[in-house]
Amino acid sequence: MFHAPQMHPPESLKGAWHRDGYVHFPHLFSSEEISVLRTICDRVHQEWLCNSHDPEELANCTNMAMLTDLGYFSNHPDQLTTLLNLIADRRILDTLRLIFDRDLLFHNTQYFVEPRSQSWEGDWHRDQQFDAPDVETQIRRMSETIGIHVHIALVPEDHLEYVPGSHQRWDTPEEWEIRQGSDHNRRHGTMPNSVRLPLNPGDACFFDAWGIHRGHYRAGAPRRDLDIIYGTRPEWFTPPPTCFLDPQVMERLAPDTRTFFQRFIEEYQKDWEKSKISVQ
Ligand SMILES: O=C(O)CCC(=O)C(=O)O
Repeated sequence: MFHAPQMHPPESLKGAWHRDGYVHFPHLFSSEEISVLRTICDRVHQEWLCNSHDPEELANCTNMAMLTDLGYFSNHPDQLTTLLNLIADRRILDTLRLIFDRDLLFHNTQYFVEPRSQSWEGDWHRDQQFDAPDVETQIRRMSETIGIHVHIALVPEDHLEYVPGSHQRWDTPEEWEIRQGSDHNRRHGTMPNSVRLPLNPGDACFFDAWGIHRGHYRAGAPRRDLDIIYGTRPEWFTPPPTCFLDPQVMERLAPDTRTFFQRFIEEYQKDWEKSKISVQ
């Protein structure tokens, strides 16, 4: 049985995805679930800040990654189990399956928080452009792989901006000039046809990472957004194992959750071994 949210019948969900490259699900998670998530994510974020050499500088950083790192949970194993269960939640995985007709892999997590004192507009980008040596590589990555962000809002926010339909096609000359242009000011300037994607607590926004998008980072405008990334294996990046080499972590998971992360481990195990990350 599918647990994907019911507001779209499967065909129109696919249609909306095909047209826009994103889908917004209001109230996908309950206020109780959001409150638990916020406790976990805020605590991890605080630890990340406090463990750094320069917490003041990091406080202006708008996101941290790898929330599932074991180090954050030595005194809170149950919180790790809760977070992993959420990442493998059927409401998310079944929605992805309905859109792509296949199961996707876990990739990584991020937590977006407003900067403490400095505000800026993020650069327009497609995620597959990072470390791509040339345009052909970006285009090939776009056609051969899948990368999906699932933003889960823990407070009201509207910091994400997206160009609908850009996940299906390459840049227009104007988009290209803005996204890759030598003029730094243009890279975070106005993009034709872009839309802001406002979210309320408990809402989830699924969006294609290969479409053109950016964030707005505003000191004083609260943001708490858990971002979970799913996809097919990217040949240009191996996600870190974070907590998944610890057998005790896996033993605590519900069977479906364990099966989901077991696929992630099997996919990347050889790469971790090659880079001498010990696999038990
Ligand atoms: O929501 C945001 O701030 C933008 C996210 C983004 O650009 C990304 O993770 O690639």
